[in-house]
Amino acid sequence: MNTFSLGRASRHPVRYAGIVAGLIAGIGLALSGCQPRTPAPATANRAAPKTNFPALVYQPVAIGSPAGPEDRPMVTNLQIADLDQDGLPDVIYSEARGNTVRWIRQAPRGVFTEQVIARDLPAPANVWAADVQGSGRLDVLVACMGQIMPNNDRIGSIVVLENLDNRTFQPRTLLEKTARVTDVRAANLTGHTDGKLDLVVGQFGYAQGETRWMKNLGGWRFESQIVNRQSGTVHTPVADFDGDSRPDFAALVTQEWEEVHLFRNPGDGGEFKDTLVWGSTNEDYGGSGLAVADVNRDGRPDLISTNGDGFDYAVRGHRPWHGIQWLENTGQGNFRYHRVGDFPGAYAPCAADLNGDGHTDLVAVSGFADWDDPQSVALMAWLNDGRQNFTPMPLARSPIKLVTAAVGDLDGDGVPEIVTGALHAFPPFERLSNITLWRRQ
Ligand SMILES: [Ca+2]
Ligand SMILES: [Ca+2]
Ligand SMILES: [Ca+2]
Ligand SMILES: [Ca+2]
Repeated sequence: MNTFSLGRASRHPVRYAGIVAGLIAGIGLALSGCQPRTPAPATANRAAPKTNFPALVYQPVAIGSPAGPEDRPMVTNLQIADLDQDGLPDVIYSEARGNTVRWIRQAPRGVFTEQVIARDLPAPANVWAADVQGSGRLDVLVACMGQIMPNNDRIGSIVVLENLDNRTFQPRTLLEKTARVTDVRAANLTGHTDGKLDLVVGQFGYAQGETRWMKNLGGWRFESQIVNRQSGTVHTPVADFDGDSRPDFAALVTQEWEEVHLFRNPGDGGEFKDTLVWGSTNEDYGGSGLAVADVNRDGRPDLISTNGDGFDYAVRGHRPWHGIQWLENTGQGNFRYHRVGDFPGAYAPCAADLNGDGHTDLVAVSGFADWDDPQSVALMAWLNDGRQNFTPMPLARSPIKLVTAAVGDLDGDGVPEIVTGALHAFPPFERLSNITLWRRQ
């Protein structure tokens, strides 16, 4: 491992002096030679409080490549998508052990077969299926960091795997020699009428980062507009947050910032306005995930977020303030913060009605619990009583070190499944998994 000096402006220059941070898929990784920031806390959430909800029981099934002691998976991101549009949802994922993107195709229903659809990618951190050019087929956008270890060089790139015939995918580099890219997704930001989609891009960088969007000019050419230059952006979810029918996007900016920004679409091809909608006063907050969901079902898209980045400390691991929250969209681009619950090492906030009562529940995984404690929770749900009071419900304590998840109805029975991916970058190398499908019993 190389060590790096931070070399950047900080709100907290004294505390940050000597702190060395790295990154795996938007995860800061503290290296040797640093002073510890905070002692590791006791584990929270060992047991759920008493609840009126009947317990949810999920059965895990490994899909895709198996995990073995000699092949410790490093899944960085996954998405549920019907990539070949045959009516059966599939799973696509990026992994940083072999630097591939893989497609776990469901065919026939309930049978999952994995194939590698791209190799030799430079540290893929995120995947997103979208029909970028209006071809009628779903391409796969891949955010590439270039290098997982801390690096401020412009080594990031965006690669699209162009879907040629729903079997063959041709890689094309859309952007390169740029600050390390952690998220890319597609949306019609500019009112295309021919099916083309623009791109929204989060770039963690290291000392310098960027958030941008890229106008689709056709022929796989794009024109960039940079909307923010802070470092540490990990996720850039898209939705019409202000209700003017034009898609906007948000950004979770981690590192020392720990902020959520909103970029409203002006609709006239002009500049997206950067608004700070929430910020933590704790520079060790550990922001790890940001996603869109209409939590209270009022028609306005809300934001759900986790903070549990355990890499970003001199002594990596969980912290007592790790957990999950939602930002209620109150209209006109305003949000109200609500803490949902504590969850050490929380990643990958997801929303779905897990128990079928008509209220949107939340799910997250843990990458950084106290894995020496067998009671530490790896997969957690929070059940919504319909008034956004959430009851935590542990779903699983093994496999461990889960950092990415998605929820969707893969088998078509109306009950959502959960899919998780594990990242095994450091000990303990036990309770291993790669991709796990969780079916409700
Ligand atoms: Ca399919
Ligand atoms: Ca809008
Ligand atoms: Ca809402
Ligand atoms: Ca529910």
